[in-house]
Amino acid sequence: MKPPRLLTIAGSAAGGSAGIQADLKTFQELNVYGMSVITAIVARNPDTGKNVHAQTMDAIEAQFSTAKKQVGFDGVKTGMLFSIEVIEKVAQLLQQTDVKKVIVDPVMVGKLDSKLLKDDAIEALKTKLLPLATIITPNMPEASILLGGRVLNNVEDLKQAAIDLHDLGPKYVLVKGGRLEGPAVDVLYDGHQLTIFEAPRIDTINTSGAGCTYSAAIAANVVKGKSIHEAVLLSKSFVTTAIEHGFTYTEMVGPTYHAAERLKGEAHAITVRHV
Ligand code: PXL
Repeated sequence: MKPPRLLTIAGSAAGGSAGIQADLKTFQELNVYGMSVITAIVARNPDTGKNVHAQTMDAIEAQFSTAKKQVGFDGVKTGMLFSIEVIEKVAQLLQQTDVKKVIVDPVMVGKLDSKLLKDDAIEALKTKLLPLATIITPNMPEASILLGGRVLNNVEDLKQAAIDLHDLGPKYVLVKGGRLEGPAVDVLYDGHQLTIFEAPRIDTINTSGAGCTYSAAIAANVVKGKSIHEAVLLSKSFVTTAIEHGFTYTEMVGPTYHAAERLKGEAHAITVRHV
């Protein structure tokens, strides 16, 4: 059977734990055919201090039309988009394609402090791209910035953030509460009902790329035909297992283990509550 097709439009993270690399590893684990449009290359350059190498609009458009013509796609996931120009280009390409399943991870800052979205591009993200999304998956700092700098301190704040972000136009909002203390609690809002997904907190520093991986797993499960609620549930379990088996390779923050669920045969129990 042919696997469903999923295109990620994101940045290349040279270290292999996040960005395009995390997306494609996750798609493969979940038996989805992965394709990519690279919007920028993130790689540390100790000589110049410059670590984001933006791609041209021509390169972005050429990758998109190659994937579309060579294979076609059942869904699109977006990650690092970097600039107003890229956001406008991606929004235009998505509208021309009329793709129905669009998973937007509003990536802003990397764990190693790379600036993955310019400050002046936040408005374009809100007005041009979020309205096209089936689901958006902000973490707490991203949700806060999208809400004009609102302070988020607890699960009640996350619930209100999810409700308010829904007004920007996505069909579903998942606010990830990984930065709170205690269990890892995420809040999903579908325009009517709030649902809480809770996993145990894993005590580790090896979480590089966890956000990309979670969002990529949601995208993969959505193109496989799962409902959004089920996709979030399966993906939270997938990423929790990947975090649990993450690696320390160097003194820098280590990657999650994308193959963990398959190789260890473990799925994490996730508690789901409708509130
Ligand atoms: O984890 C967020 C992220 C997304 N995309 C790219 C990155 C990172 C973090 O470093 O490099 C390309």
